[in-house]
Amino acid sequence: MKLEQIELREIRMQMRTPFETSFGVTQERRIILVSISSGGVTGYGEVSCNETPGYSYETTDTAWLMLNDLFAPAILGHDLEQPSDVLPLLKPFRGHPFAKAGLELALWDLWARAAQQPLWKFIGGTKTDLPVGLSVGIKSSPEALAEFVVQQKALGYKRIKLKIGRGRDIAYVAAARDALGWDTHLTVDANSDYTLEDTDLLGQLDQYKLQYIEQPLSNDDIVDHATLAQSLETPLCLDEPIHSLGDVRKAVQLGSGSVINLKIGRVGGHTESHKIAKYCGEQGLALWCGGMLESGVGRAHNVALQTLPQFTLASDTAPSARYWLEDITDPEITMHGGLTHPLGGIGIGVNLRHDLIAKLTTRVAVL
Ligand code: OSB
Ligand code: MG
Repeated sequence: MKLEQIELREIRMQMRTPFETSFGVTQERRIILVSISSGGVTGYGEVSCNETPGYSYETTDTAWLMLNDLFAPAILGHDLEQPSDVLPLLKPFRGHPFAKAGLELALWDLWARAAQQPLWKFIGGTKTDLPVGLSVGIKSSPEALAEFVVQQKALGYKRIKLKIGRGRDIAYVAAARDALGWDTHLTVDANSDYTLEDTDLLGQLDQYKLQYIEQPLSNDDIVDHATLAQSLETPLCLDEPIHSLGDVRKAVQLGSGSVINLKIGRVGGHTESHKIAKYCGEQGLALWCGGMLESGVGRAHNVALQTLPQFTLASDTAPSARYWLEDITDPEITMHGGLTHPLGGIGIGVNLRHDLIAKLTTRVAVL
């Protein structure tokens, strides 16, 4: 298909409540929606990096710059056989996987729509009951956290993940575990806030029987994680340092973790995600799909990805209503009894609410 038109559109969405992690607080999301059209069909992707370089070096503004000045012009007008044909065109440009993923996701949606198929079937998905996990931002006190997680557990979530950071860790985990009891899958995500000097402190978490500890050490590290893993009973999960299948392979070789959080944006799109999923299945690694506080467009892609048979643990695909008063898709992402299900429509299975999107738009570029 010939890539005839590419539209970049930045929208701003206010979160219902601020979301705090060890690297900062998010209250407003600035999301880039990417549309690619061919032969009267349009596919949609989302750039899901943060507004500031806290989680990764990419930001909404760097992604806009890369897409508008380099990536979109490099692919516009090309005639592709399949979505993954875009990767050689983007190969001259190092890094910026979240920006690249915006395009790549739009192409997968476009191809599935042109084939009149739901994206999840188009990529070979098989699972239809998808367990949902909740990611809980850092709260003002252990008591406030305990109260919040008990409320949320009642909604049916299959796993609860607590954001932690230096000085806001053991007491918070203890309070949450005490409030939830032992039968809840509980995890923590440090977003890289600790070092090997904190090994004893992290060891104290073993007593709370966490399903895993996500990214305790540096965002670019897989070596120290292997050392830390030797000292802990709790399995380690890697998030930030995984950008490719090669990164997962090296982490397995080193023993840096036994659980992988796969984020489509962080690895540059569906193509690399599918390779990673296949490899995790072969290696017996536990796998789940991470979230980036996406709109319904990004979430719909995450839902499709999780239907691959290699996904074994609950994914961060909390429903639209968890973060937004109004999401930009119809239908919104929903959860019933802690499960979400693949969306039935063609492509990503959601329609965009163009009137609402127009109101939230702050800039548009059409190439
Ligand atoms: O580390 O998983 C993370 C959000 C922004 C940046 C990093 C992370 C997160 C989340 C969001 O945990 C979870 C969600 O989208 O529901
Ligand atoms: Mg994480």
